[in-house]
Amino acid sequence: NIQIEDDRTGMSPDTLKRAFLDNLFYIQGIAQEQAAPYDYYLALAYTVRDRLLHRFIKTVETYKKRQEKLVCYLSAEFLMGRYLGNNMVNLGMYEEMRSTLADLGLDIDEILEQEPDPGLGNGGLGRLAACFLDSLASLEIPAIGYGIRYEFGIFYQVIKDGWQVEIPDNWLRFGNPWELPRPNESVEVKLGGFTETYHDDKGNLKVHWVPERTILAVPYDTPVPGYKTNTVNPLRLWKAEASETFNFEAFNAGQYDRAVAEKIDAETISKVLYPNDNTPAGRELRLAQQYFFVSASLQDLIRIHLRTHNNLDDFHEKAAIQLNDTHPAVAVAELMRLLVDEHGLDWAKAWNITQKTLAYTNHTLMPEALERWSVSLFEKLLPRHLEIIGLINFFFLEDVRTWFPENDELVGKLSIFEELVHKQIRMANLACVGSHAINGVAALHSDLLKKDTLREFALLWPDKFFNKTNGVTPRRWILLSNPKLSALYHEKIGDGWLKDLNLLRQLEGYVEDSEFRRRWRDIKQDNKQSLATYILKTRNIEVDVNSIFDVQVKRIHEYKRQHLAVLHIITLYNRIKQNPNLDIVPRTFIFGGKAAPGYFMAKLIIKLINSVADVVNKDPDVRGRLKVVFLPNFNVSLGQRIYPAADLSEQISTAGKEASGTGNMKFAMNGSLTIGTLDGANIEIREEAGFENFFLFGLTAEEVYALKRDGYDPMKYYLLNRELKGVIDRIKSGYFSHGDRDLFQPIVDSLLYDDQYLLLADYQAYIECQEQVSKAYTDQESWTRMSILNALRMAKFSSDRTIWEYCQEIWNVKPVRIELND
Ligand code: DL6
Repeated sequence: NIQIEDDRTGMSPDTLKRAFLDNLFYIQGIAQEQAAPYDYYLALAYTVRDRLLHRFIKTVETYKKRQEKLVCYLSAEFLMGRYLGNNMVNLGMYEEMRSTLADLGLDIDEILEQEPDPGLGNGGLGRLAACFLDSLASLEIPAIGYGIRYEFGIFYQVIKDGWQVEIPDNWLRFGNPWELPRPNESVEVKLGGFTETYHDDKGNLKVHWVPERTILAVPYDTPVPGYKTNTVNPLRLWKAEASETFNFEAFNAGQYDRAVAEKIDAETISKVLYPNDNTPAGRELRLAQQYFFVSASLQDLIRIHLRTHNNLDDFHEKAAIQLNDTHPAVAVAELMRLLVDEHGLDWAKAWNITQKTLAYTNHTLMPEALERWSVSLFEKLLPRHLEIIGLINFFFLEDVRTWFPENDELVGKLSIFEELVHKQIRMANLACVGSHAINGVAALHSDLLKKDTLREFALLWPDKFFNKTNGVTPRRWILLSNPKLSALYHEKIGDGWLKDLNLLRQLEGYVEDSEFRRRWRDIKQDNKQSLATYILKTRNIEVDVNSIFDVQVKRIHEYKRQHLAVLHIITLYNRIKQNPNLDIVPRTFIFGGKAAPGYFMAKLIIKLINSVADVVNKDPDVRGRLKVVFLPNFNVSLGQRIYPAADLSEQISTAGKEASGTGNMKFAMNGSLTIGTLDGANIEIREEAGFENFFLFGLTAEEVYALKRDGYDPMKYYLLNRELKGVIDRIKSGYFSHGDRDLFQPIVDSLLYDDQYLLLADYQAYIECQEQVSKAYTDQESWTRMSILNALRMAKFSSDRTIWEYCQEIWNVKPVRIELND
């Protein structure tokens, strides 16, 4: 009995082959003989997309029918990474497709490399949002991600003469097969103007916002499939367009510039991502971006709700809205505006709904990174919201004054407004007041939020505070990145671990199996070899695959202390220069990461790394025992190459500064050992891996605080530690800058006279800890045991665990199974 599969949904090898060739011919319009790799990419992408779409449509239909509570993840950034490989993995068709393509003489890896890596995020915060979407769909949670469809994502980084140069990332240039434009679901977003009052037909005083301009928000949906579920949730990104594409009056009057000016102006809003990580942008356009996507998303949600409900009274029972940092915090005021001004609810009812719907995640402890907007800017751009925030603050502080009479200091700290010369709105305070739940992203971070950054709110509302330690998706960060390791797991326990990472613990017994350890080492060695090949090809540097691959990849920031790793490299270099025959364990230091274009010190640190690399890599005394490599344009796909190849993961931020970190989790899942401080999620990684399987050094957050309080003098460390002095003097002397003593002076000065991030205080402990690392590496059997245990014990850091906790404790939502044949 012959079964004929639908070409767009069938999964058998024959159908997949036919569908692929069909798409190549009819969508790309090209014969196989003429096709370029990018044509193959698109043909494959459409083949996969077809298989997503019926699941997607079924998912949306089921949500509509069942009307269960929906999670809405509001985020200015979604750093999704390439879609094609991940979508095939989640649909369970990766291996079939690989062999189907091989039959056609095509290499799947080459095709996957054709896809642009959509960089719609800066780093950890945006990537976390992407891992969360993967877990939401994998756990069958009704959810929608809302954000901005930036035309230009994070810049493309090239290195010229050791310096970072930024190139615009025109990721949409060749089209994007994954997105579905929905122009008929566009909404209008207002900006500027003024407000006026009027009486409604019942005689109530109402406010009317007369905007200066109106922009059209056009949604583009990207289907996000769960791993081996039928759930495919939407990621809805908004593009800004002019409500009128063309001003005909102006055109007819011959004013051609004015005829298109409005269009250009409107489109600017979703033009480009601000390339700042952990620093607020403080620009008018940025506030316009934030309001733009928040307003469009909330209007969309209300519209969805009203399709099946008569009113908004139980909106909070049908939607849980998560604010990813303060970037969408204007949602507090916008939801109030929509409920009160546009839908006629009274203030108290609207406030109850708002607070019950919204929840806020804080992602930073750096005080300077907390967003504040000037009141005058708000007045100009969002006059009605300024009034609403004023009222929210008035009612809130009235309560505070009754709970804590005559405590002006407390009132001053809790107030949403900061009364400086230029009055400002504290977005974190607005988010706290308007949310029913507030959380940090690792245990230490959540603790420090309560003790310090949001102390007064924690005193006021202890029950509102939660910790939700971050996690990452094992589908992208193990299965897709490290196919060889995944095959080993598969052979031993099947594929259940991809849904329940705890299952890997069953493999712990193999730690004492020498054959298993040999295979583990072989996999790491293969991964190191692939990275070495990539380094040779892209940087023309030959590296020794038997050396320790010592890796630090993340945004460049002084608090993350890439320059502490540089001090270590120079220490080893100086030792070799003193004694060229020194017995030293070979190391390859690999760095990657972008600096914010306006962050001078971060850019100088990149230059320092490259300058040290130039000297060290070429010095004959070193004899190749040390190599330093800076890999340009670190992004999601480069991460997928790097994490599986690392021996040592550098997580060396000043304690109390890194909220969580998520790269630390990806390294450990791939069997790297960590050298790290007691900061962010490192603390929990060490607890899970076992203290004996983690290289710990440095001051604790409390010690950092005490040292600063008691007067920290970095110069003392410099003068008392000869080796440290030798390292700093080497930089000062111009040795790494062709004799130019000025080039790195800002770094030297900041270390000697300021050293906010306590590099000099932690230097000795770091160097000694690195000596332990080198020693441990010489015992390969014991190193492998530690590596295995790290990888097998990382279940806590699956984003499935994180998302499940949010579902249970913050969102109060449950899974909805999607049946395809209903
Ligand atoms: O929570 C995700 C990620 C953390 O892992 C990092 O530790 C933290 O630095 C990062 N925070 C930000 C904050 N701000 N901005 N923009 O990116 O969040």
